[in-house]
Amino acid sequence: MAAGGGGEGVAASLSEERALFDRELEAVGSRAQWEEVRLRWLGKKRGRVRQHLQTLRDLEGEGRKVWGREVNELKRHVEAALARREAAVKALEASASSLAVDVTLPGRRPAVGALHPVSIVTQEIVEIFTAMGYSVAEGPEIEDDYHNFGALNFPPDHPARDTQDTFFIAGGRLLRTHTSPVQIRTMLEREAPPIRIICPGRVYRNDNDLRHSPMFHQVECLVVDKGVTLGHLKGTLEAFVRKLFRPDTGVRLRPSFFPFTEPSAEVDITCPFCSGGGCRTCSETGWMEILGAGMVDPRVLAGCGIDPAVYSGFAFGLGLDRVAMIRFDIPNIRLLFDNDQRLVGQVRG
Ligand code: 2NM
Repeated sequence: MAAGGGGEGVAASLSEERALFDRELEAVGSRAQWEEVRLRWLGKKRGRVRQHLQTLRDLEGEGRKVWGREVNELKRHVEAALARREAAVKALEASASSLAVDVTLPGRRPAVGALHPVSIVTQEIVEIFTAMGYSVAEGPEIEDDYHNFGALNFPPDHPARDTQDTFFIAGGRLLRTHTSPVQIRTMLEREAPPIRIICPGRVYRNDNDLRHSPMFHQVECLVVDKGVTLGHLKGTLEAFVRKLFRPDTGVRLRPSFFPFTEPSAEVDITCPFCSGGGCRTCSETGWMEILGAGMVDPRVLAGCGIDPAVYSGFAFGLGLDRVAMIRFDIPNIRLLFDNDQRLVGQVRG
């Protein structure tokens, strides 16, 4: 360090000192670094400013005066710059602590997607039937009278054709009231049996109360081949419900009527909650009605170009919403359609 002598040389060397200090202060990013710089420059014993002041002792007269002024100027500059920087470092640390993460806070649970109960049972039923060699068939939700009613042997004055039950739309079309039109379309399209299909989908009926929704979900099953009997139907139903519910589920067929099957049956299963012993859910009967079924009416087969003298078939249908409610113990059909995420999150297939 040039200490002493002529005014010019001294000024030049102190301006280098000042530049050095400025660079060091510029690099300060924390309170600790600020303190280091302060000590190096203003430290009582070793500080560089102190050392410059000490060299004054060896000087006299004008030289001492000039050097004293220069050193004092450096000292004031260092003190003022450190003070300014201290305020900036304090502000920096305050904002850093306000952004700090409290690692003791409970985490936010990420929203994980889950399948709707109706989707779960649909997938399970599709899996059961595809494993038995069936294929999935789908069709339009907007249908016409022929595919939804006429081809299924509904008489022209059947009450289901009334606006009280069916949503009609422009152009003589309607919202399908069951997935049976998919089966009609399949029979019309296929060259010849065998046919083994399962048809899941949305269906619509003009009903809206505590137990009915105007849109609901169905699966229908159709088998057409040579020599298909009611025994095949019952065996298929038993295999199906024993996979969907419990392996010991019992099946009971009660005579019924549908325009498109003859004979027709309503199908009960032993209550999955009490295994048939009787409980509140099955109104103490031990049975629950979940399906409609029958042998496809020869008129329906013939109308689709299938010779009923050669072929026969069975069909059945069930409501998926009801099955989902039974499977997951959901008390009210509204819960399936209110889009409340809490329902979807708690059901596991
Ligand atoms: C049911 C009950 C009984 C059925 C019949 C047909 C078709 F197209 F083959 F005639 N499809 N679905 C059927 C039979 C549907 O649902 C309760």
